[in-house]
Amino acid sequence: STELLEQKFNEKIDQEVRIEPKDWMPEKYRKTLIRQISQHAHSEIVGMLPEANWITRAPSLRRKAAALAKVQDEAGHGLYLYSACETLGVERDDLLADLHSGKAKYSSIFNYPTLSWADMGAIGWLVDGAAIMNQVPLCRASYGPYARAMVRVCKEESFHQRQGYEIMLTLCKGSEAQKKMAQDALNRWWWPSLMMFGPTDADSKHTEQSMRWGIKRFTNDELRQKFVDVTIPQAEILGLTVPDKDLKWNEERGHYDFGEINWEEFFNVISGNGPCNKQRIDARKKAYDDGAWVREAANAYAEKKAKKKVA
Ligand code: FAQ
Repeated sequence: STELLEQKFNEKIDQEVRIEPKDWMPEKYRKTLIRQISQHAHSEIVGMLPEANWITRAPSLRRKAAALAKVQDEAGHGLYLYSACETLGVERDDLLADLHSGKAKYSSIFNYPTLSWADMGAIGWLVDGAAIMNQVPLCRASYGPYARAMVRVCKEESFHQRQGYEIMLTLCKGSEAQKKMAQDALNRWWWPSLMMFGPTDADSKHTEQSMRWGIKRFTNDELRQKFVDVTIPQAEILGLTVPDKDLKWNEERGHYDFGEINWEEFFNVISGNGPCNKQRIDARKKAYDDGAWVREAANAYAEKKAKKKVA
């Protein structure tokens, strides 16, 4: 009976036994994973766009090679994640249709523009830094294919984070104008990076259930606090100032206190009205349409091969 299956499933979750694609799982668990993994996959491929903007303008051959490699890694992450999602019985085309129609979300952070070269540094340092903080615990997620995908993704993200920080370090050791550019990038990316962790625990509708199922291992606020705590000393090494007048080390808590996030901005961005939402979705739709001939050719080839086998 379903009750017995559910009991077995819960026992596995409690004993930290991984759930695999062919195992029985509650429909809501499956749906939650599809939502989170597909949102994550979409974030990776939309996340290629803000940085792709700077590949042709990178200041040296070395920087250009690193930027190309990073953006390519993100395409790879998207592909692992779509594959992990497909093990839950969904079609990639349907997931993409939901991205294109605006039904499926992707990370708020990729709806902001990349205005200067320093933004490449700030994205690697802060955005990849936040992504690692969120994704390292996901290597222990209860669903096998997702957890295993995260292991590889995290290794690559740590290279991304370091290349970003090194760009910031180079700018901060450079001319006055370069340091100013780095500070300006930090000013613009700081708050959106904190928003990446999602709404406060009080407002997060999925956290409680996802923690129970071992899909999430920490709450949004816990991860945001960890991120602030590791990032502030890094900003100090750079000699940059985080744009938060309420930021202060709290001896008693052993954590930094920080100011109120502009939640109105966050909800505005995730409902489709951020500075670049339209541009990002238009770019994804165009890439999909421009790739139609490749999909047609691959299908025609597969059909031809199948016919040969029958004959
Ligand atoms: N943006 O109840 P919760 C990367 C939505 S890293 C947009 O707290 P949950 C690497 C949420 O979906 C970025 N929407 O939800 C990279 C839900 O709406 P729904 C991607 C957000 O799922 C770096 C509603 O708000 N990483 O791509 C955001 O328990 C550099 C209520 O929220 C992942 O996706 C947001 N920031 O917790 C690439 C990690 N926050 O679906 C290129 C995996 C929340 O009910 C360059 N995902 N929402 O309509 C997660 O860990 C979780 O899904 C959270 C949200 C923590 C993002």
